Amino acid sequence: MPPSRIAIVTGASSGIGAATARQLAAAGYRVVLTARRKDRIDALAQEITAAGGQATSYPLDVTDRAAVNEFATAFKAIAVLVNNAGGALGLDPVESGDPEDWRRMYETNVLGTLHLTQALLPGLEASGDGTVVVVSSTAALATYEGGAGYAAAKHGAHVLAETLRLEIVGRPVRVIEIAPGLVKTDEFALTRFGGDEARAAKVYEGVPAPLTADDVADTITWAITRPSHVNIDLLVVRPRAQASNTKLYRESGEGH
Ligand code: 8X3
Repeated sequence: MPPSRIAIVTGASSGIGAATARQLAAAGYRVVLTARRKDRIDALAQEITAAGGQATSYPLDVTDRAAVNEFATAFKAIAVLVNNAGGALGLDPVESGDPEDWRRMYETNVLGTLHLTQALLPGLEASGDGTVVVVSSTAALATYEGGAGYAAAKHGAHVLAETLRLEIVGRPVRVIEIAPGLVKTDEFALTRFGGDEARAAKVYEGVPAPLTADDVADTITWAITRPSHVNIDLLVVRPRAQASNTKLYRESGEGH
């Protein structure tokens, strides 16, 4: 496979990132898994390889600009960059939210995406047919009570994608934004609530069928594998039980 068929996935250690790496490998890409947790991405690379795919791992903190620049030197041409690393911290009102949570969310969701995109844009362009994916959120387009810090960061990622698309039009790189709603993954809610399992479980309580990481990976992979003149600018994907950020159907229970 030519080197231009490389797909780099950030936040590939779990959830949507890991599922996307598996599906892109199954679609024939040589995937490069990045995340902070080396053991996780090493294991996933082995799993993908054992299944007949091509995968390598590279431990990386997307907020570390120097490390990202060093990582990027390994690639002359790449086909796909999936900016998936990020997440939420807290569900506090503006009145009492922790500025440190806001700062960390901005650093991972926005500056992490900026670092990778800046460092890899030359390689994406050199492939003659590159794709940047920004995995944002429905919180990138509208807010909800307690969601301001996360929504502000995801709105930032959305603006980055929209602006980049304007700025590089005419060059051979697509910019795709995928905005998922409620997705039940192993870690998203747990991370948001500092490891509080009971509180994390409440997020999905009574919801008949939240999206899974595979559902979102399927959407990402579909968008990437359209013919290269087709740019899926922005795709919002929610479970059927979620009509808006604040309208979620539950068969029982409560929670955000
Ligand atoms: C995840 C969706 O509703 O937790 O990005 O903001 S939500």
